[in-house]
Amino acid sequence: MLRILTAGESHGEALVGILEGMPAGVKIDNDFVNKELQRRQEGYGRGDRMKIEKDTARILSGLIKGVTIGSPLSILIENKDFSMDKLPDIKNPRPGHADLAGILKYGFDNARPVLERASARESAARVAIGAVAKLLLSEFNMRILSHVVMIGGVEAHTASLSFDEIEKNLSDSRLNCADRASEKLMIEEIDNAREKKDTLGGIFEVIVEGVPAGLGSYVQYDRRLDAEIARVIMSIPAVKAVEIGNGCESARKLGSKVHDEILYSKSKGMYRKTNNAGGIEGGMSNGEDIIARGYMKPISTLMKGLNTVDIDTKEAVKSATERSDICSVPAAGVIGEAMVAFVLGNVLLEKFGGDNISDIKKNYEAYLRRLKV
Ligand code: EPS
Repeated sequence: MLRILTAGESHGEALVGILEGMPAGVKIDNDFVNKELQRRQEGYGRGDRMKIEKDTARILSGLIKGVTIGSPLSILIENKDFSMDKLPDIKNPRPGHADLAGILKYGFDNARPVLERASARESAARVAIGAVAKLLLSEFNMRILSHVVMIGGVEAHTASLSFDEIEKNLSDSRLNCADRASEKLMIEEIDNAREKKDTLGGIFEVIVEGVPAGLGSYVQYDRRLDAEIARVIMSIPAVKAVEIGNGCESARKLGSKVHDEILYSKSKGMYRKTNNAGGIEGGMSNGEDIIARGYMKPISTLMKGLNTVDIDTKEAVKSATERSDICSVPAAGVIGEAMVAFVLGNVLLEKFGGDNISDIKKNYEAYLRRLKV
């Protein structure tokens, strides 16, 4: 239904994203797309590159007077730091980065051509496309946010907060964290890591509210919604694990403590008191909020370097450093939102049709009426 492609290098001329499959008739707010790009650049612990770039999207195709026409959207984000041809060769690959495996795979004599594309800079194009997918979801009253739930071993205590409370707490946060007391400690951990010329990972959580039951399917392995969400979150640079709902903890518990018991009331219909499943059962949305977490390893460019080997001389050396983020978990969360919005947009169009937004809305409303019976 929806397809994405991105192109562009970290220090090339520009990043480009293409989104195919958007129905006709959706108003695209360019300011919203730019705000999403800005959110990706924020967060305490970001490096000096973010001082250079001020990412803005130019939508080159697929719109007339700001409204989609069913043809592919292409989005361009210029790199202010366009310097790729002048940048030095990198002979000392960074452990944890794509450098070494990329050199071996493509037969390069240095890591520059690898890191230029493997860099998380590419994710700016995905965030721009994801912003468009978010606008599609908003036509169906779905809302999506991400927040940081752990950095440097410091956990945010947000389990008792509603979607609205989390969103409210994020508005003036420096780390996109809804627990101000924990955020303070996380910032201290980032400062400690900076002082030690080290880096930190963490965990972000994506929550989607207003998802109807029945998106995705159990009938085939590659139509399972949780599998698709896991795939796209795992595709975010530095993410090494994905959790849906309380997946990790659930593995240790009795079934009676895990499964979200089904209740009924006339006003609410079928509902649950708990959401350990993270809104997905049998590969389908079940009507509760969708909750997915991405576990991010620390950034692999450490200012103090790590032990590695010069690919020409084979001598032991320290790994490459130019500049680096200390921690970019808040940014990874914004990318997570974009990717989950893309997946939900896809299953939404799969179920309710594509092409024209009014047709899709009619199908959607008829389905909601059936669910209420
Ligand atoms: C990034 C741009 C990069 C890095 C970072 C993320 O810019 P530069 O390499 O010019 O400093 O700040 O890239 C990585 C974490 C990475 O592994 O390459 C961005 O736009 O997000």
